[in-house]
Amino acid sequence: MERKWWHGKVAYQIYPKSFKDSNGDGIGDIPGIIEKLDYLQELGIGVLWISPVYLSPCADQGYDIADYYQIDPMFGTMADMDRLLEEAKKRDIAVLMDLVVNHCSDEHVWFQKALADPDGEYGQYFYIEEGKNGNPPTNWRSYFGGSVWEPIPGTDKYYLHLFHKKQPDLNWRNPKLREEIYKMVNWWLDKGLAGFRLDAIINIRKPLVFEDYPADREDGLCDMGQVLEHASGIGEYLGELRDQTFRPHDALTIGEVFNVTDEELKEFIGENGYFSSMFDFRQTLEGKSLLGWYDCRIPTPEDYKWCCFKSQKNSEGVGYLANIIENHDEPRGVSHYLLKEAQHEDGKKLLAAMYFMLKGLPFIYQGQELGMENGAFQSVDELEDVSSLDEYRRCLEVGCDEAQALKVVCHYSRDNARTPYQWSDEEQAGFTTGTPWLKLNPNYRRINAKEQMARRDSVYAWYRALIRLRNNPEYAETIVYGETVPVLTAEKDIMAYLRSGENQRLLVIGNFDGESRKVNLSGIRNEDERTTVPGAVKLLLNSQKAVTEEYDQKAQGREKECPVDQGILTLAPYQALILEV
Ligand code: TEU
Ligand code: CA
Repeated sequence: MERKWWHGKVAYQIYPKSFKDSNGDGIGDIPGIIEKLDYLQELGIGVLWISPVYLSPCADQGYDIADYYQIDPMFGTMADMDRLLEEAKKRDIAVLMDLVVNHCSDEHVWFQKALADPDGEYGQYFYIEEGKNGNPPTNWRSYFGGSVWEPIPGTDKYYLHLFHKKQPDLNWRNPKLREEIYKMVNWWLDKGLAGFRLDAIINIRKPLVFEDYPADREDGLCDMGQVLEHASGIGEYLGELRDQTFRPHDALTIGEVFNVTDEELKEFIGENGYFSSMFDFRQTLEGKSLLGWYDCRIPTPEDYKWCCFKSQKNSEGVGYLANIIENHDEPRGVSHYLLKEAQHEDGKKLLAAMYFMLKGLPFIYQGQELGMENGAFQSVDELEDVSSLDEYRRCLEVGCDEAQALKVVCHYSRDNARTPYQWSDEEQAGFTTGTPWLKLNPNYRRINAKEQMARRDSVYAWYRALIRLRNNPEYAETIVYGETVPVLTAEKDIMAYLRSGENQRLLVIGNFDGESRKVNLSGIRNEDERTTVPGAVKLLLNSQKAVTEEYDQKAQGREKECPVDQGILTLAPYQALILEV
């Protein structure tokens, strides 16, 4: 695989509305991000993805863009954005913005013009179709519920929106629209932006014919994921986008791509792929249901482990994935992948080590490094997210009572990850001097950056240790490029894999069991199936030992601390170890 400057980095996602408020209006902003760049640098972050800050009426928290060339006043000014790019550069942090080009806002001037004259030039920027016998053109269901078609008042026409009705889909079939998009992308890259995260990008290709598909719920509609199975040839658009914009700038691009086949993976992120990388969503999709959140199943630690191993295997030698345990659309990883009884600091550190040491570019979502947990919502009135409100309705529709519906939505709500960042135990968690736009998690008195940074055995200290290890020249080669080899796979609730480099092998092993476990290391097999009896085993990191700087010191005497006796390794409950074997 061709080596790239970003392979060895650690990435961080900021959800600007909830990161740091600089002016007391309760909404995080760009000056707030600038204020915290030192914090990110100290943590060891090299790539920053910032969720949308463009001009937006905020029907979907900025993912509905009214002007791609303007910063929303709620987040600051273009001068602030320029300053952010400059200040990040000084700290060797590459900035990615969110590229939301499947749709824009209904308040974008293109759409305003399209509404005024649906048959005119700008009507062609969107999908505007006539209804069928008084019904919408097709029976497709929006991701946020209801039909994807919204009537245009005073006409028999409808416009298409796969997401919210305030997010009309852009018509990629129109070369003029594509040109406008490329111009905009190049404008940002010329400004010094390192690249983009590509929002919902798989949706830009629709089936060629607008027709009905078999209904999958009583509403008579069909899930968009199923509809898109009938769309082919997305490569035409993505290849053009890459050639006209990303490639000439050598931009770093991370696709938000769900459900690709093995062959497609190569097309997307292989050599010459459309993107530099894409998120691995296998574990986030595990347990999800087409019927709605009420029907979803929370993955077990075994499910989690096998999802990771599958993706690692599929991408080996093909491309470099981006690994996550959460983002702004998902529950907090520690509240989702850990069993209830494992939701404490030991469990959090265990999960951190397991995903972070996988091959790929690790993304940390804001607050993850503190062990932030799902929100503590008491009522559906406290939720802002459009999809949560739709799923709540859905729960009631299928017969849940209000308490059950609230419980389901509280687990899966996108607002779980969107509660304000917990900087300290002071009023409003040090996030704002005003009233936060979304309810803080009251646990900020206990879980916050100030406390986490002051304590040597905190989740934060552990993340820092993991990042230091990744950045340590002695191990970086193996951690960044070594193959992932699952081992001890029959041990239930033990997740273990080798990162196998040219002259070095690391064993990453964690115990999701509430009991201590003994495992036989001589059972570990190489990729070529030769049994390996570990000779010298060197402990690099132990999640249950306070860490700060000790990990980059020489191994002096630490072999002794290694809990291996005659090939038998003893793991305490929820312990994670990283060993050189
Ligand atoms: O998400 C795209 C996506 O596929 C969503 O359907 C996701 O699965 C959904 O949030 C689940 O409820 C992206 C953004 O990450 C998301 O925040 C936006 O709402 C969406 O695109 C529209 O821009
Ligand atoms: Ca603000």
